Amino acid sequence: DYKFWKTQPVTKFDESVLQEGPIDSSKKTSDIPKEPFPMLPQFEWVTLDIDKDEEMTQLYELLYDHYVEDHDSTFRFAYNKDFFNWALKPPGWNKEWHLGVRVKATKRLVAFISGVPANLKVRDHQFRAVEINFLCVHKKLRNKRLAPLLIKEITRRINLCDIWQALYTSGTVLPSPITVCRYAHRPLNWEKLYDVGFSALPEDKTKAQMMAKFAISSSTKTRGLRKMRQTDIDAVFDLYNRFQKRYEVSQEFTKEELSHWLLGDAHERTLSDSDKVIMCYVVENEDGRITDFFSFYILPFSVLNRPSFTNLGVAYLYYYASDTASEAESRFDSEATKKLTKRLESLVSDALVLAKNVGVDVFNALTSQDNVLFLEDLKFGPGDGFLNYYLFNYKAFPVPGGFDKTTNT
Ligand code: YNC
Ligand code: MG
Repeated sequence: DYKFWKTQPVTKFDESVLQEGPIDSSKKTSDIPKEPFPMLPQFEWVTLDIDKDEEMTQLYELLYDHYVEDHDSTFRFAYNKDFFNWALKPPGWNKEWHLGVRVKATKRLVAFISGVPANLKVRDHQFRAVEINFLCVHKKLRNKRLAPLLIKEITRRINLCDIWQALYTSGTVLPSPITVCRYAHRPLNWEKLYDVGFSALPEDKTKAQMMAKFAISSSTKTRGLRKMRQTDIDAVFDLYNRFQKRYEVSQEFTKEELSHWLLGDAHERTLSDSDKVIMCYVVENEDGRITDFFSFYILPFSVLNRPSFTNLGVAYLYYYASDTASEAESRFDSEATKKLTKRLESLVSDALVLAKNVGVDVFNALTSQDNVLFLEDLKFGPGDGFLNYYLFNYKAFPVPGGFDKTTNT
């Protein structure tokens, strides 16, 4: 019955939204307690310093053992240092929002939650917010109401910075999603996916047929495609902003932020392709103009209980944009949509090639943004997972999700 969520400024399940905007706008930073919420006696709060190797290791060990798993616990996210430096340290990151809980006696890290700065745009309103992620409680400490404590304490720390809104996503259904997306998977190395139990062999098919179905060419096809460089940032920034106008809810980035999310930090940029967390490509036409970009990030899975493979290369489609259709109006223009579909199909099929070349075995995408335009044609299959999107302390009209589109067509 959502004992905790009932007390929070979020939209209720049965509530119809008449007007968009903050739910509780009465509080000021001076109303916010200066001291942390009381913690259970055996535990203590910790602000994790992930610039320290030791604390970074504690974080990914906690998440490796206790974060999201698939339903039969065969696969786990294999986090690493470079991934967290990318995900948790964008420009303006705040150490106070890397919040952990330790056992007092042993100093063992047993819970975590994080926030990073975000600027949200919900239709015509733009506001400062945070994005909350990596909420995790040790398996032995579940169902003890630690999660609400973590949420309240990180909210306090964020409110003290005069930020009152947040964005978060979860597989769990809570009051109330603004949209829901489905995961889709595109096998790049079907045989390995079959061997580790990720993909099944349909009864009427042979292995050879499946391998042929998901075969990927070894080279990309788009003329002018190349890796994004730091010097492309002005062009990519403009392209991103124009393209995002197509969507009702989006994140606004500064150039510095966009550069972080697409190219990573200074260290990330020195990594070889096979070690990279984020990869971004642009299309430069004959006149030297950047007409498109796409990006994907890499977060491997560990495969448990299988002797033959220990890791699965997994990529996630991230931001993209194309000049082909960057105006909001074109969403309702079928000619423009057809053109955009064709363009995105060729861009993302090149992304598949590039991902395969750096050892990715499966390429994932959500049914968000314009992805439903090309998922089916590029042989992405619907997954078991759904992802709900939430806003904290902000009432918004529901966003028609890609999920609806997939089920309706
Ligand atoms: C969840 N995923 O409903 P009620 S996603 C939010 N997000 O509250 P307890 C969740 N709330 O129903 P446990 C949640 N899952 O009584 C459960 N809850 O109102 C709610 N899993 O707490 C739940 N990571 O401590 C219930 O539950 C209350 O011990 C129960 O801990 C939950 O990162 C959890 O899936 C998820 O580690 C930590 O199961 C644990 O079970 C776990 O008794 C595996 O909690 C890993 C996992 C979640 C990934 C994510 C986004 C989190 C968003 C949190 C909300 C942020 C709000 C905005 C704050 C900033 C505001 C500003 C400004
Ligand atoms: Mg608990």
